Amino acid sequence: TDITAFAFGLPKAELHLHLEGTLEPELKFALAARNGIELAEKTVEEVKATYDFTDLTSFLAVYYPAMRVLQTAEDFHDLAWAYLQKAKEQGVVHVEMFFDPQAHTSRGVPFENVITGYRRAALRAQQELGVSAELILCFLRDFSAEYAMATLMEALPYKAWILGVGLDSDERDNPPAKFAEVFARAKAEGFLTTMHCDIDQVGSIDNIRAVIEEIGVDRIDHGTNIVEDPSLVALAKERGLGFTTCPVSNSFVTSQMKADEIVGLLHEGVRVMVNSDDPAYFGAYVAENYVALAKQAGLEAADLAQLAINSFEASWLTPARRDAYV
Ligand code: ES4
Ligand code: ZN
Repeated sequence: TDITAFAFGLPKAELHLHLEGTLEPELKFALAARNGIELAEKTVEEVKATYDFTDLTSFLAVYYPAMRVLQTAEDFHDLAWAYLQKAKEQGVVHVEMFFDPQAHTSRGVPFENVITGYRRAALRAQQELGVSAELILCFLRDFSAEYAMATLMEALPYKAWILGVGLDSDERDNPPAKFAEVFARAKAEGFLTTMHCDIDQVGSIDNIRAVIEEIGVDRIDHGTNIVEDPSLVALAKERGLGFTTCPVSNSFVTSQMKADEIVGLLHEGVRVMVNSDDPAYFGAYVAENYVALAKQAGLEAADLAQLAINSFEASWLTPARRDAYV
């Protein structure tokens, strides 16, 4: 079979997608015009020329400043709605979308604008596209634990609209333990939890161990460096812990997709699946990530089907809804 057609047609869940990472240059221009913001780059080509990433730091240095075009609830709606239509074309039937409220509140945009805009797009996706869409609030780990806790408190009135909490941004010198209290409180409030364990981290395996054993997360984002500790792999497998891997993103922030690690874990029976991370910046939405991994690792349709099954099994759908897909 044609692996590309198969990858697109396969019903799948996307579990590692940063809404702010779906800002395409065309929408950036439209929002800038609407909000009276002057941009340094004047053409799509000029914007894309700034996408010169060699590591996470060089990516984040482009990613955060771009967000200044996002101001009103309508802007956040339009961003998420554009992504959700794209996701539908890629065979996504369920998505758990990360958002970074502190990337907005830190520059004076009210939390309410962010959450109400995103929520409206999520509801619209269910109604108009038949795509179920949920939100995961991520704390920025390079800000303080106090600011994360304040953000959690600000989110509580909107608890019904937020499935879980995560942790992203720059992992260096910002280990999981920094946010132990915030995550304990989030769990006590009924949120599910996940954390990024980035592939380029020195001492990554210690962070992965802490995230599993000390924080007690429900899922791990990236986390493929777990292969360094076979006993931890065995534990993750036994617990059915999900790992949201992002092959094309990996190839930008390191120089490799980490295909051997992803496929090794897949064939060992660990619950790994494939996601797009920041598709507007890395140039590949989720089905395109399936194709990229398949081509790199020589995967067959059955492997892609297993990745898609894993995407539902690792999702935070209720058991009844999850079972409808697998
Ligand atoms: C991210 Cl690639 C990556 N790593 C860490 N945090 C992020 N936020 C958005 N993309
Ligand atoms: Zn990510």
